[in-house]
Parts: sequence; structure tokens; C-alpha cells
Amino acid sequence: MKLAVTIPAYNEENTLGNVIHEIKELKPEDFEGKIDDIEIIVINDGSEDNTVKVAEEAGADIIVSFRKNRGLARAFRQGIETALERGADIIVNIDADGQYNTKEIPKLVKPILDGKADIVLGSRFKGWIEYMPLQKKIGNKIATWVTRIASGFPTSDAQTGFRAFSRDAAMKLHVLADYTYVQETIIQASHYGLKIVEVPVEFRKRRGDGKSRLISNIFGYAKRAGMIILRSYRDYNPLKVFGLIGGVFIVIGLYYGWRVLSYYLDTGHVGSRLPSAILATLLLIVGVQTVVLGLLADMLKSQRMLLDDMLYRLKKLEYGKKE
Ligand SMILES: Nc1nc2c(ncn2[C@@H]2O[C@H](COP(=O)(O)OP(=O)(O)OP(=O)(O)O)[C@@H](O)[C@H]2O)c(=O)[nH]1
Ligand SMILES: [Mg+2]
Repeated sequence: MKLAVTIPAYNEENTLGNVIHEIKELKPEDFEGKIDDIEIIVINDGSEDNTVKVAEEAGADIIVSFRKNRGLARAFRQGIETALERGADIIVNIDADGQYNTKEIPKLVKPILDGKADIVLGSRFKGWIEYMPLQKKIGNKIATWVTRIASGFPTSDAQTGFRAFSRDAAMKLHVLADYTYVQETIIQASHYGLKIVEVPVEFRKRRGDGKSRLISNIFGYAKRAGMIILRSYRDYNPLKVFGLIGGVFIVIGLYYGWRVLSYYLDTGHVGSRLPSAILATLLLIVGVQTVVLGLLADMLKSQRMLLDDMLYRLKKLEYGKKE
């Protein structure tokens, strides 16, 4: 069986070489003899430093380069596509900054090799964290909690960059965001009934210059990741989302409407309750329209499901069946 290790890298000349060297040390015995071919795929996302040179010198098998920086999620998607094209049976994604321990790749892959999982997440919070600044820890916890609610999967670390995918799972995921893929993939996977398993992993301090490439500002990250999670949740649960918003408008509208109606029944005129009557009407119109929007969005969801299924079948044809 073939394992592809995808490494998205943006200006990682200091750490990427070591990550590649370490992966090259892995042997078939580390995988109980079940993996006989390991291919390293680096996705250089328009780095301005010597990332490509370092990757070449360290012996990466494939280097895909974007001319300009296009974002981690796009690089991740490219990695998955290249791995599928190359006939990988299992794909492991690992960050280029050396924070994850490559020696744990066999542990990550095992549940898939044993047929017990479609996707494996390396959980830092179940494992060991050498260093994570407090604000990142809190941010990670919050984003994980939101992803749990949105996906229904009780993940302990939704932001982990250390993951393994079976070939079939990789073909089923269609990342739409460009900034980050981490939460969206969990929400999709859970929605499609893929079996997700978590294994504890190590998380080391960032070496090199120590600066995060992805997160320059935690609030900026929260905003962008939050939007991605909301969008994914809305796409898969339109009736719930629009129904809830519309429902709130309708309930408040009914409350004011009832007050006007009972006043009218008592006195025979609307009189001073006219503003309430107008407010109730407006609230009810907006509420009903929002619910109708939800019904339309639900129809779009059905279309999306069909498109997703077609895309999956198309990928199967394009990348060839590997049974
Ligand atoms: N393709 C691509 N990769 C990126 C980009 N930003 C970050 N990365 C890569 O994504 C991985 C994770 O980014 P990091 O900056 O380490 O993010 P982090 O691990 O959440 O933050 P730190 O704990 O500070 O390292 C690394 O391999 C980066 O090289 C980007 O814009 N494009
Ligand atoms: Mg990192």
C-alpha cells in the first residue's frame, strides 16, 4: 500500500527540511509491513524564501508550487488531489513547522490500516503539548467546542494539522474555504457518516523564527474560522438555521399581535396599539419569509448533496478505482 504525506508550506525554510528527513526515516516495519511506498508531497504556497530549495535538497518526491500565496485550505486541497492522482491509499497531512512528531505517523495511520477509521485526527489536547500560548489554547478550545456543536462529532482538537485520511474519505471531502480546512473537513466528514477517530499526539514548540504563518492575530483567525464553521453548518442544516431565526421573529410577532388583538377585542378599536400592530405585522412578514428562505435553502442542500455525490463519483473515475 502507498502512503502519501502532504506538507503544506509557506515560508518554512527553517523547519521543512528536517520534517522531510524524518519522514524518510520511516520504514515498512513501522507500519507492520502494510505500507511499502511512502511519497512526500510538498505544497509550496507561494513562499518568498527558500522553501522549494530546501524541499528539493531534503528529497521531497513531489513539489507543487503556487505562484502566489493562496491560503492553507487551497494548499491542503491541492495536496489531497495530488496524492489521489499519485495513487495513494492513505494520505497523512502534517505541518511543515516541525511541531508534530513524524515518528507518530504510523500511530496515526494504524486505525485506517486496521479498517477502524476513515479519518484519524491527531489530538494535541489528548496528547502532550510542549508549549502553546494561553490565548491560542483558549482560542483552540473555543473553536473546538463550536466545531463539536456544528459537526456533532465530539472532537477534542478541531484545529490539529496532523491527520490521516483513507483514499475514499479523501475523495468524499470537498473543501470550499481558502483560508483553513481544519473545521470544515470535520463537519463534512461527520455529515457524510465517515468514521472519525482521534489518537493522542505530541505537539512541540514551533522552531525556527517561532512565528505562526497562519495566525498573525488571534481575533482575525477567530473571525475567519468562525465564518467558515457557520457557513458549513448553514449549508448542511439550512432548515434549522433559518427556521430558528424565522421562528424567533414569528414568536415575537405573535406576542405583539396577540396584545393588539386582545386590546381590540376588549375595546373594539386598535387606537394607541397601532405601532404594536405595525411591528407585529413586520415581524411576522420577516419571520415567515425567513422560514421560506430556509425551505429554499433546504432545496439547495438537496442539490448540493447530489453535486457532492457526483463529484465523488467523478473523482473515483478520474483517479481510478483502487480496490
Ligand atoms: N499553504 C499554506 N500553508 C500555510 C499558510 N499559512 C500557514 N501554512 C502552513 O500551515 C501549517 C500550519 O501553520 P502554522 O503557522 O504552523 O499554524 P499553527 O500551527 O496553528 O500556529 P503555530 O502554533 O504558531 O505554529 C504550516 O505547515 C504552515 O507552513 C498559507 O498561507 N498557505
Ligand atoms: Mg504550527
